[in-house]
Amino acid sequence: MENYNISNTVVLVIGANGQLGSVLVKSLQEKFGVNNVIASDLRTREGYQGLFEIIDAITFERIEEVVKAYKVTQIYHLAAILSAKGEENPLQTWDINMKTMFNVFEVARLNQIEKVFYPSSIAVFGEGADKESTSNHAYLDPATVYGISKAAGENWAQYYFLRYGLDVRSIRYPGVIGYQSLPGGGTTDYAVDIFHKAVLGESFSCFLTEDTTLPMIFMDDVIRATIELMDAPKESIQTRTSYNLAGVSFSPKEVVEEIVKSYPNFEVNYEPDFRQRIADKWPKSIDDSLARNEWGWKPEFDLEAMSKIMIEKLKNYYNLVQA
Ligand code: AKB
Repeated sequence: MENYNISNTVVLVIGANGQLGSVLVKSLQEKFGVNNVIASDLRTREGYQGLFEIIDAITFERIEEVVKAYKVTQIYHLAAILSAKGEENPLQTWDINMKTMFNVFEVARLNQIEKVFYPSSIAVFGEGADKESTSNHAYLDPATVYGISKAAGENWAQYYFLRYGLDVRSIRYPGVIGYQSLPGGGTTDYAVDIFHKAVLGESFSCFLTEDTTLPMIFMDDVIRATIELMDAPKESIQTRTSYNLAGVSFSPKEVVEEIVKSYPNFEVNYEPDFRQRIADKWPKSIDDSLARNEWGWKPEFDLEAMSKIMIEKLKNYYNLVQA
């Protein structure tokens, strides 16, 4: 049965076919009802159940058309070109990441949208930040065009809040690990791919060195964080740039140690490529005390719990596919 949508919330998710969007949409459908969530992306998704609109967020008019047609009250803007992919064409990445963000903020401002979610990333940090327990207020000197666009975007989020009262909320996502979907174009992608290879009985070639520790988070935690942030009372959101969010930190070697508990013959070789330089600039661990104190964030999944679920779920998935 569809949930009773007491708040009359109608959500538009832009970038709904991505790693996070495809999972978030399901949680939003459960929360607000299938008919109150509009998924959108550049292409339709096979098998998707629910309302779907094709939106290229480069086009302001198209976003506004959908917002007006469905009387949208909240927008989640998840479309962006990530750290590794973004380096292939820096100027195009900048244009796409910034233009789509401005379009969303402007459509929201001009159409009395109640809340906007704008994801940032650990990619905003660079050499100038401490590597361990990186503070929310650490100096931001990102080294990728993706990181630069997110650092700028956070400041624009704050600007729209201070200047126009637009309620934009943001989290600096770590690498997201989930069995439901595949990441694309990021530096943390190895940590999802490695589980797929292990379960398929294949060896894995890792593009980072074995001791490259990065902040990561399990999908269930990150979805819960996003929804909790959006649900928090407005007064408690004191940080209008973006919140640090910590899940779990690990290196390729540590994740392999978990995987070999189930697959003792799993083989990994390390062939660092250009993504190593990106990862080397990022924090190893994150201080998320602002998120904990201001809206009660607390992660639930550590590396061991996350790895067990990844392996179980992917085993089921591949058994079904191969059956
Ligand atoms: C990436 O690796 O680019 C992303 C991120 C950390 O924002 N997963």
